Amino acid sequence: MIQRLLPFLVLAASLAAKPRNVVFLFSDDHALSAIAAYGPSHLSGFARTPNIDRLAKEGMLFRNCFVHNSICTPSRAGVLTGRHSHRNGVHTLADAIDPQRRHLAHFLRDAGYQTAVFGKWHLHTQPQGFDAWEVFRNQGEYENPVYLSAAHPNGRREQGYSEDLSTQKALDWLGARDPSKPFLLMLHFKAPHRNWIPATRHRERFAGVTLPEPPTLMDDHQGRSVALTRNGQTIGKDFRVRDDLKLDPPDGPKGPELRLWALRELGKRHGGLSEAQAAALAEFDPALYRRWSYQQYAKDYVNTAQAVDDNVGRVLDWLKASGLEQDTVVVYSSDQGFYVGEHGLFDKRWMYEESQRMPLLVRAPGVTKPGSEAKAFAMNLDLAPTLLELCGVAAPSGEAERFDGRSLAPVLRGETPADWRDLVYYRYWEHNSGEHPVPGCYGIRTARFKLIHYHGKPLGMRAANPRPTEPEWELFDLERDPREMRSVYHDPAYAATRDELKARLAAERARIGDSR
Ligand code: SGN
Ligand code: CA
Repeated sequence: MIQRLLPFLVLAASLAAKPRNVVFLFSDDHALSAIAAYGPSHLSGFARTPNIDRLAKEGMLFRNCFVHNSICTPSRAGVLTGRHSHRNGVHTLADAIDPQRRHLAHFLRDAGYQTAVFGKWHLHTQPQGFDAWEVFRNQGEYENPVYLSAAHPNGRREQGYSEDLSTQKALDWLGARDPSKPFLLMLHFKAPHRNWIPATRHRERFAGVTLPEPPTLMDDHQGRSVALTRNGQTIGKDFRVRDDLKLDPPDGPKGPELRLWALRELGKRHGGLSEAQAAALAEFDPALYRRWSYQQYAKDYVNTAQAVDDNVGRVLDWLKASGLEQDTVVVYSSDQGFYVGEHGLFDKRWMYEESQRMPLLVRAPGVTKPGSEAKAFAMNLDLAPTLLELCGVAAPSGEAERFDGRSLAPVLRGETPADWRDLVYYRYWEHNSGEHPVPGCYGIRTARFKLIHYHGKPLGMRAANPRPTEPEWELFDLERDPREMRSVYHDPAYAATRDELKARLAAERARIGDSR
């Protein structure tokens, strides 16, 4: 018996003896469809992520991880605090994290960890809880970005590609740290955020190649909310000719004339048209415009994400070479999912699958079985509690800091508790704000269904158009309609399901105290 237990006792002793380090790798807008380990998808074979895939091979891939609010600043606040937006005060992109609010980095630092964050921060106030920080000003730039730091609080511009620079800062910090103490390193990439500017080394990879389209690229947005038909994130239609489509229009054409000019240019670049064929296109064709714009967008998106994967590889190689691999938990995730053409869209915000989901891969040597997968519902709010438990640090119990998320440690060990959550709550607080109008909404997703309520009011939140919109509901049967192409909310066959889910939504709102 002792013989058989010995390896586990030795492992347990070594884990107990050495506090674990944490490397938290977080990208910006990385869709599951663009991570090979999540495949297959329309981007399979083109979006190659050998380094992120290493984490899947050596750790656990979460099939069902969801964000609580599919937009940058709130998602990041949710990761750090483990709390819903209404409990951490960061509801929208414009909300700053309160510098007094304690979060993951404080909790680990109090337990003796060295802490650092590099890259995108986007929480508006100076990072707190970190011994070292160098973060982009606002969203950051792809090339020659400005970094804010304690030494340069007003920012300093540096030469190079954002992802390579942030990673170098992280590696330099790791190399110079005090090796007698454990560490938390948060490396936050900028890519593949709009406007998708790849590193020079990746720019030409798909020249002359036609990328496969997702099955829902030509979605006409009927059969669901009116809000969806009014979206401002349709591929082609809502792209900027210069920034997004990377075209260089001559002075002169405006409006419809400019669109026809862009269509002809895209036809030459992506549609295989000769100069004469392009010139013969006499009328603007919205379907062709969407399809050719998708080619430009998807190529830039995948190429931009490639720099993330390269740099994930640099960090993993460093951990291996420095002998820290076995003592370090590595997490890869992104602030939310993203549409890479599904439903004809780009961007996020909606509660549909592509943007409600987040990638999540965790390599925790001695905890996760290599090459394992979890189906349990995980959330971004679970990351702080999970990392604290893996590091042997008690979760905060005070009312101001208590987590809404739950530690995934048992799931990582392959033992999902019987009372694990069977639904996830979602809430998007912005209301028709800025360039991508999505009405404020909340809802739940269960294993089979998704119920969404667009409440119709700004509720004091950011709104480009604060006028109320019609309240609406959507209900999807994900088993029959996994692509969410038809709401069955008004279908009498689903009346009982609808009523039951509405009751569950109300109960969940009451449970978490979201009463607005
Ligand atoms: C910018 C982008 C938007 C994007 C928001 C939020 N426009 O405003 O497309 O939705 O950021 O992104 S851009 O032309 O300036 O790139 S987030 O990642 O911060 O949530
Ligand atoms: Ca983002």
